[in-house]
Amino acid sequence: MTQNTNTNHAIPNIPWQERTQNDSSIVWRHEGNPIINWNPTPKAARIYNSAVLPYEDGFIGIFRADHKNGRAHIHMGRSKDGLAWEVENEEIQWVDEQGQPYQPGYAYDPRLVKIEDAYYMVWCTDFNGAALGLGKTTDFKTFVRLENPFIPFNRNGVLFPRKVDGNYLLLSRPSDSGHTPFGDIFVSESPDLVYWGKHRKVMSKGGEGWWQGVKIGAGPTPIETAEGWLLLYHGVSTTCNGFVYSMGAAILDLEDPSKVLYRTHDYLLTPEKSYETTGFVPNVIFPCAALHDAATGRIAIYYGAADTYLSVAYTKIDELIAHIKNNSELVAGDAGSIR
Ligand code: BMA
Repeated sequence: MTQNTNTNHAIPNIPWQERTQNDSSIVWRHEGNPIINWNPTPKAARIYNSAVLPYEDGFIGIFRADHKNGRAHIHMGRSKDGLAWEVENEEIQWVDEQGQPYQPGYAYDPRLVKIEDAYYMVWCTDFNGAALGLGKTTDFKTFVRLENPFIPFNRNGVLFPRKVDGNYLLLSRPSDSGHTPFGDIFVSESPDLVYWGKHRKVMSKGGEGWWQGVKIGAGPTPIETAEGWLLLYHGVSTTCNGFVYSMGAAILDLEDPSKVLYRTHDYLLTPEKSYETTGFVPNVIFPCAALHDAATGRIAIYYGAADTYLSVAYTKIDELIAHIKNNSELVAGDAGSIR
């Protein structure tokens, strides 16, 4: 078992299925996928790129819900087993730090992390264009928006689950305003979640293969292991029918997460199942959360499928780390570059 450090906890009720016989995949799909289907609430047409954490005696989720007018909002949900969800029909109501209403015009692709005693959410928000929104809750009843970390345009903001060298760390993918045909992963530091700096490039798109040749973006909150930070991410390639989103993984240096130690040469998951290849946007696998049970090494990954469904996949941490190390390809431009 990989030695676990302080941000890992046992999750005895983590969703789990063993891989089926004759399946040698490193990451395998939940047999009951998708776990959330079309029109899950009266207001929501599609719930997909979403984040989940253990909470009380079950799980809490924050869900990207595209409403029936097409606009994206974030809804909260609860589950006993992490698979069957009660999602609220109304979107989360935010206040500013003075307690005044402060709703985002749109909100999508949320990530959720517990740091010390609070839960933080990062999402893509409307700030004169797509940028990162940041908010905090301690009870999932009051949701307080903090300062937006960066000027536009930016997406795929992912906080680390603890400070490193006294600073919070935030991965992000700076971009342009449209459906960006480029993008690499950067990391920034902050002592207070307000002022951000020491920006470093972490990982570049590209490599020998094509699956991550167009752009990449961080996925779930990084998982702390003795080998480094395990980061699942999405990689995008382009075809004559549009973008294809797959999932890969990297291991970042524990002390200096701007350094990539290993990253997967091939994707770990690519659209194959009909709920991944067919939907509102075909051929999308977009991971936003991963639960890790420190007692067993089980990992349950939550990913959006075809911008329509929420799905789950499983892996085991030691097998995944060994696989990444044995099948690694660093890409030109990786590793803590300032320029
Ligand atoms: C990205 C984001 C994701 C979406 C993906 C595929 O740019 O907008 O929310 O899943 O495109 O459409």
